[in-house]
Amino acid sequence: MDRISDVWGTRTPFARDAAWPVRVDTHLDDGVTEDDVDRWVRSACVLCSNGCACDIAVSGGRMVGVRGLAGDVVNHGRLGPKGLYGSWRWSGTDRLTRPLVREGGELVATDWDTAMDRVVGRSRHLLDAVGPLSHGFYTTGQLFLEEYYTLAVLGKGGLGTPHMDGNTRLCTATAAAAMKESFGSDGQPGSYTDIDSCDALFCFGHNMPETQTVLWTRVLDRIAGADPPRVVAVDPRRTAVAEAAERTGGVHLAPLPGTNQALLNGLVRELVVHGWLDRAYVDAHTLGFDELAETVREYSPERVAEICGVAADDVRAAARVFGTSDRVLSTVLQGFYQSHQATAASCQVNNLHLLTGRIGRPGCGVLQMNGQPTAQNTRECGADGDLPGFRNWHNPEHVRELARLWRVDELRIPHWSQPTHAMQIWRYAEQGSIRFLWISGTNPAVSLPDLGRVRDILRDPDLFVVVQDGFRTETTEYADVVLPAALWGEKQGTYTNVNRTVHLSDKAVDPPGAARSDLDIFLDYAKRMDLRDDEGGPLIRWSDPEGAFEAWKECTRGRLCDYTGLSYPLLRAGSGIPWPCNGEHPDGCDRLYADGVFPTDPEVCESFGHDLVTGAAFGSQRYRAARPDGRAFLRHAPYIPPPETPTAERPFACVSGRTVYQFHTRTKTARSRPLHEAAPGPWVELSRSDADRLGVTEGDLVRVESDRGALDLPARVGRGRDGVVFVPFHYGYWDTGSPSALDGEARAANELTMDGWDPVSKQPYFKISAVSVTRVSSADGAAPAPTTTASAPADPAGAPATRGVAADEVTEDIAPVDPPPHPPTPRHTPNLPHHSHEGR
Ligand SMILES: Nc1nc2c(c(=O)[nH]1)N[C@H]1C(S)=C(S)[C@@H](COP(=O)(O)OP(=O)(O)OC[C@H]3O[C@@H](n4cnc5c(=O)[nH]c(N)nc54)[C@H](O)[C@@H]3O)O[C@H]1N2
Ligand SMILES: Nc1nc2c(c(=O)[nH]1)N[C@H]1C(S)=C(S)[C@@H](COP(=O)(O)OP(=O)(O)OC[C@H]3O[C@@H](n4cnc5c(=O)[nH]c(N)nc54)[C@H](O)[C@@H]3O)O[C@H]1N2
Ligand code: SF4
Ligand SMILES: [Mo]
Repeated sequence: MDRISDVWGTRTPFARDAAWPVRVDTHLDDGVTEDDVDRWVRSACVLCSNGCACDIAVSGGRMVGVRGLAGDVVNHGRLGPKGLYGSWRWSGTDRLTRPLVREGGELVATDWDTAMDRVVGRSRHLLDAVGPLSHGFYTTGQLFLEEYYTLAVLGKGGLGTPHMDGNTRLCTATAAAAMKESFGSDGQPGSYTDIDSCDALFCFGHNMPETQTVLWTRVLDRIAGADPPRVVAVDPRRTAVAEAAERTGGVHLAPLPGTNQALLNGLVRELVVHGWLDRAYVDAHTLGFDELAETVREYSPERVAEICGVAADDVRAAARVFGTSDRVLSTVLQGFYQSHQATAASCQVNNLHLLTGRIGRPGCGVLQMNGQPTAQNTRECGADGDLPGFRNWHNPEHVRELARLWRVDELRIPHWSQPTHAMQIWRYAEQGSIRFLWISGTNPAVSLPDLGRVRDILRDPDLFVVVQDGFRTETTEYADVVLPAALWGEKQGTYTNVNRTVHLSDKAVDPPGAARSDLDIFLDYAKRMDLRDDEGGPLIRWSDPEGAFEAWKECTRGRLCDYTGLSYPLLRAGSGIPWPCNGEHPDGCDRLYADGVFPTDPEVCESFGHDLVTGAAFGSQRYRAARPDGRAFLRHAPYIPPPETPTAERPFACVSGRTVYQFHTRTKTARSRPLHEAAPGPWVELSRSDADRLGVTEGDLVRVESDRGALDLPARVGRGRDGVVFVPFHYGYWDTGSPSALDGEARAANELTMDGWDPVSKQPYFKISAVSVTRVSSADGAAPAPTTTASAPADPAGAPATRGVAADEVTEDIAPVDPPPHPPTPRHTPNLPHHSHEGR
C-alpha cells in the first residue's frame, strides 16, 4: 500500500455493536525484511494522543521499522502515516549528541559535568539570592509519565516554585478545564469503543481524519458497515469530517471562527425547546438546569445563523440529529480549545450529553480530546499548573496528602495562589522576575503565539535558558545550555492516551552519543542540587523508570486516576489498559460514570469551579453551599464576540492548524522523507470566491498580514468557507538555514497570532486573527499543500496529486486474529463516594 496517498488504508467494515476487525499495518525500511529483524520491542506511537500500540523492529542495534499491535484495544493493529514514517525514520540523522553551552555568544559542545555545573550553579545562586519564584519550568505533552512525575516532585516539593506549566496549556488545558467545570475532575468519561456503538458522531472543531488518523479509520469502517452513524462536522473548513457528514445524511456547520459559544447555546436551546431531554437524568444527576435554560433562551436558530454565518435550518437539523439519535458520541478539539470562549463552548458539549443522559453507556460519550501523546500525564502528574493525582490546590487536605507522600512541609508545596499558567510564565520572564527558564520537549520559538515577542524574551541576557531536546531547534539557538535528550525508542516509560489507556514503551536502542533520557537528566539535577525531604533523606528516592512508576502509583491511590493495579510486567504482557485500574478493577475501566455519580464531592473534586465569562474562581464556600453531592454541573455563559474580528482593513479571519503529514514544528516529520515530501512547505488556503475577488490563482504568492506580523505564502485555492483563510502552523526556520525569521523569510503562522487566552483554561487563541490578504506575484506551480486532505484544491486538476514512492510501501494484514475484547465498564467508578440520587 501507498499510505501517503491512502491515508486511512483499506476498509474493514463492521456493524453497530460488532467488533472492529484487526488490521496489522507494518512498515520496514527499504530493503529490510521481517527475517532481518533481531527483536520486536513493545511500544506505542508518540505522534498524537491516539496512542496506537506498536512493536518497534530492531536490527543491528538500529530501529528499522514498526508494526501495529493486533491485540491492542486502541488501534487493533493499525498505524497512520505519522506512526508509520515519523516516529523512527529520522534516527541516525542530525541528532544532538553532546551538551552545548554558550561561549562568547556561540553554542559549543561540552561534557555533562560542565553543562550541569552551569545549570546547577545558576539555579543555586538564584535560589539563594531571589528564592524559588526566580525559577520557571516549561515542559511538554511529549515526555513520559515517570519524567513528569519526577519533574513535578522536584519543582513543587523540592524547589517550591508555582511557575510550572507545559505546552499542554496551548493544547489540552481546555479539555481539562471543561471536565473540571462539568464533572468536577479531569478524566475522560467516554471511550473509543463508543465509536463502535454510536448512532451519531459530532466532531466539534476536530479534524479527526488528519489529527487522529487511526481513530478516523474506526469511524470510516463504521460508516462502511451496517447501521452507519450520521456524522455532524462543526468546522469552518471542508474537512474529511464535513465530507462524511454529507455522505451519511448528517450536517456540516461551518461557523465563523470564534462563534462556537453562540452555536452551542443554539443547539442546547433546541434540545430544551423540543423536549429532547432526559428529565429524570437531569433531575437526579445534574445541577443548574434553570440557569442554563434561561441563558440559552435568546439563541434562536435565526440569531445563531446571523452570528455564526450558518443557515438556521442547518442549526435545527444538527440539533435534531443530536436530539433524536439513540446514542451520540462527541469529540472536541482545537477548533474549540484554541478559539474564543474555549471552556464555555466545550462545557456546552458536555451539557448536550448531560441533558440527554447520553453519558456513561456504550455509544454515548464525550471525548474532550487531547492532542499530544502524553499530555494526559503532564496533567495527571502535575508537571503543569495542576497538583499531582487530580488534586485540588484549593483543598488543604489534598495538599497535606502530597506533603505526607513527599515528606515535606505542606507550605513548601505551592498552593497559596492560582498556579502560574504558561503565558504568565513567559510574561514573568519578560518582566524579569523569572530569571531561570528550563524548557523541555517543546519548541516555543515556533509554537507560541506572537513570535516576535517570544524571541525578544528568549534573547534577554538576564534570562538563563536551558533547553532539553533531541535536536537543535529554533529554540535551542537562544539557549544558554542545551541538554541532549534521548527520544522515543531510546528510553523506557509509560504514557496515557485520550481515553485513559496506559501503554509501556520499552527501550529499543541506545540513544546517540552522550544523549540521556529526560528522567536521568531530572534525577541528575535533583541529586546535584541535593534536594532533600524533611527527614533529611533524598527527596526523590527512585533511580529508574520503574521506580518512578511505583512511586507514582502511590500518589494515585484512591484518586480517580488510580494506577495502583498497573505494573510494568502487566503492561508488557498484553495490550494497553485504561485507568482507573486497581484491586477492584484489575482490567481497567472502559468508561466512567455509568451510575451518573461524578467526582464533584467537595472532598474529591479537582476544582471548585469558575465563572465561564470572567474566569473568577467560585471558591470552597460557594461550592459547598451548592451541595453538588456527586451531581454534574450544567455550566452556562452568553456568547461574547471574539477579541479580534474582521474589519475593513483586515477583512479575513485567519485560523491556523494542522495537516496530516506534519507534526507540530516538524522536528521529526521534516526529517522523514515521505512525510516531508508530502507537505514540504507552508501555504495559505483561500476559498475559491475570495481568491477570484483578489485575482489570485493557485500557487500565487500572497501576503497575509495581521497586527503582529506578515507572511508571504503560496496560495492554495481551496474549499473552505468565504471570509476565512487557513495557515498550517508547522513551518519554522531551522531547515531554511537560519534559526529565526530575523535573518530569513517569515513563514511561521505564529508571526500572526495574538497574545491572549481563555479566562478559565488560560489556553491561548491560535484560531482567531484578523488578517488582510493581498496578491504579491504570480505562480510558479501549485502551492505545496497536500491534495489528499482538507487542503485539497477546489479544482481537482489544480495541483499534482500527493502520493508516495514504492520504497515506502506499507503492508496491511487484514483480520489475522480476533479483535481484543473491550475493557469492562464498571457500574460504579472506583474511588467515588456511592451517592444515591434517588428521590431527590
Ligand atoms: N497530523 C497531525 N496530527 C496531529 C498533530 C499534528 O501536528 N499533526 N498534533 C496533535 C496535537 S498536539 C493536537 S492538539 C491535535 C489537534 O487536532 P485538531 O484540533 O483536529 O487540529 P487543528 O488543525 O489544530 O484544528 C482543527 C480544526 O479546527 C477548525 N477551527 C478553527 N477555528 C475554529 C472555530 O472557531 N470553530 C470551529 N468549530 N472550528 C474551528 C479548523 O478549521 C481545523 O480544521 O492534533 C494532534 N494530531
Ligand atoms: N498557530 C498555532 N500555534 C500552535 C498550535 C496551532 O494550532 N496553531 N497548536 C499548539 C499545540 S496544540 C501544540 S501541542 C504546540 C506544539 O508545539 P511544540 O511543543 O513546540 O512542538 P513540537 O515540534 O512537538 O516540539 C516538541 C519538541 O520536543 C522534542 N522532543 C520530542 N520528544 C522528546 C523527548 O522525549 N524529550 C525531549 N527532551 N524532547 C523531545 C522535539 O524534538 C521538539 O523539538 O503548538 C501550539 N502552537
Ligand atoms: S493516529 Fe496518532 S498515535 Fe496512531 S499512528 Fe497516527 S500519529 Fe501515531
Ligand atoms: Mo496540541
